[in-house]
Amino acid sequence: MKTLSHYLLEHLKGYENQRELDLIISDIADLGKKISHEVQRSGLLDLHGAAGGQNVHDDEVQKLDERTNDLAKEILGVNEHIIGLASEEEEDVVDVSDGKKSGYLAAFDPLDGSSNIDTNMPVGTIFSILPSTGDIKNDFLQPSGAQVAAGYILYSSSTVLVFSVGSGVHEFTLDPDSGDFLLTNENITIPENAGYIAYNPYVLPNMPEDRAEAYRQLVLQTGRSMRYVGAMVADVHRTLLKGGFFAYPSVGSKGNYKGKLRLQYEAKPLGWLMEQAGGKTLLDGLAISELEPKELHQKVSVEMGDAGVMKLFEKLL
Ligand code: FBP
Repeated sequence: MKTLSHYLLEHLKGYENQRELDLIISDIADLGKKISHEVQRSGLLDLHGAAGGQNVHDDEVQKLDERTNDLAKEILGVNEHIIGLASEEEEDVVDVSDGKKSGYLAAFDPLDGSSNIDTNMPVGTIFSILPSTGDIKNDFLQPSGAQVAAGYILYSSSTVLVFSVGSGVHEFTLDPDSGDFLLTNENITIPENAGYIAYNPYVLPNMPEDRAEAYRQLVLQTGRSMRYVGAMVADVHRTLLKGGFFAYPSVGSKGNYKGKLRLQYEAKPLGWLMEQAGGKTLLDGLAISELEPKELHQKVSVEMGDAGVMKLFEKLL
């Protein structure tokens, strides 16, 4: 089986930023190995439970959120091509430019699915890489299409790294024996009109009724079973491989509906991957390419899936 480093050498041939992307993806793979090690031992290393603070989203920060955020800053912060970091666990951007005028930005959710940590359910790390001409704060607000790389690492029965550099979506599985990420699925194409419907039914009474009805009808008219892990990385990974629909709509009360998932380091990278694999993504009801990012920690409604189910969904709306 082909190792990640071998694959990058071949796959990035001809890219003007070949060396930069190679070093950035390789560092993200190293980060994934380190976090996988911590996640597997989290119960032994007293990394379960709350760390005692809240993040910019008023979420209770878990010990593993904090630990993985530190690891991400440690590894990505010293990458010679990365000049700025943005994280779910950091209120503001972290300038690591060290005087460099241009380079790349890394936005990341160091540990997605925090509510799954203490029960050993799947969790993940999500990343989005953008070019920057030095205006770090504003350059994070580039639209989805500006991403030069994006992906995730899923920590579950095995650890997998799934990413795109703009030409297809590829999966690598961590071999616990060699410690290498090995190519297990190249050019993932989402199966159409297959798979599962994934949303938390809790949202139905807390969203606009007409859209809630479209969600109900999607299950009834497709006759498909539901699956919901409660970690976006895991629900999106299954959807990419099996087809289907994943959503987290805006919830709240009449006239005050808000998204939960974060644009820069959850919806934008995973939505881009979904489209790279032949699926479709709506953010705040708009095609992902039309959404103009406005804030670093902006929240959006997310609806994505295979082209067939999205066509039906939009017809139901
Ligand atoms: P974090 O765990 O990174 O805060 O992510 C949010 C998240 O856990 C998503 O991964 C998941 O899709 C969603 O929230 C689950 O929310 P809920 O428990 O309301 O269904």
